[in-house]
Amino acid sequence: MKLKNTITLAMVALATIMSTDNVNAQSKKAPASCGNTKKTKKAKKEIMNVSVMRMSSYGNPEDVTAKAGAFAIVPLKYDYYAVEKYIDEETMYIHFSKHYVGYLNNLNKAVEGTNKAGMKIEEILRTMDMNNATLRNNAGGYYNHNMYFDVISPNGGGMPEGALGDAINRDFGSFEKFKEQFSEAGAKRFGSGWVWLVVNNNKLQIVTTANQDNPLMPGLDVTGTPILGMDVWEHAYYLKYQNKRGDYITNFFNVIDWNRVAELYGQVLAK
Ligand code: MN3
Repeated sequence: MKLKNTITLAMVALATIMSTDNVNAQSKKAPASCGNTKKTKKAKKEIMNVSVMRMSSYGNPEDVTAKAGAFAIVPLKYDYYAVEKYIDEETMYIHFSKHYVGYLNNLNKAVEGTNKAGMKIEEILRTMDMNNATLRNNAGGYYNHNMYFDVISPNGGGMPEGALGDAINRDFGSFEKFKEQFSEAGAKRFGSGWVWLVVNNNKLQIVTTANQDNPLMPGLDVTGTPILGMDVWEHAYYLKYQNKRGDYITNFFNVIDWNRVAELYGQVLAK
């Protein structure tokens, strides 16, 4: 027993010496470690600066993938945070990478092995069997979101000029009146749906559709070729705006890319 105790004591003593040595070693290294701390602080500052330059925790829209199929992702032309003053980053991330890609994947699944796989999306909408709920929802969801993300820009806002500006004045009286009517249509669209600026018989009109319906689809009470689409589904605004759809709509006007809408208007007139 005595021997065992002695050995134990010796081991404790040795361990104490070693740990003291460690402390000494550490304290001797103190100046170097101070230098390291300085370096760490500098590195932290650099990381913080980088984060100001936006290392988004939501990743890069270019990295989003969909399942292979007849239709593909139309790439987002800006970062998720690009319009965050008006539409927050998390909403844009979920909207694009989850909702939009979900519609796309389901569309591809629905058209796989059918003659629809070789059609343009507009043709699918125009010839839609409105009883085919899966195709109706997902073809609509794909087209509608392509347009939505396309007509948003971090350099958006203001009002259209040229032929589109003239046509808005002609058909609505003024841009302010157009804005008022478009916003009111969005507020009044019950439940989930869309507000559209369409060209119908060379005239501009504001129409709304429910769910993922689109004015190109047959048998609806509205018709025309969309040149601007505003998503009023809650998933488009709820994280930032909650129940205040009106505020989302007001701010949507700050991100509308009128140059792009004018291009789409020109394309419709040229047909
Ligand atoms: Mn949506």
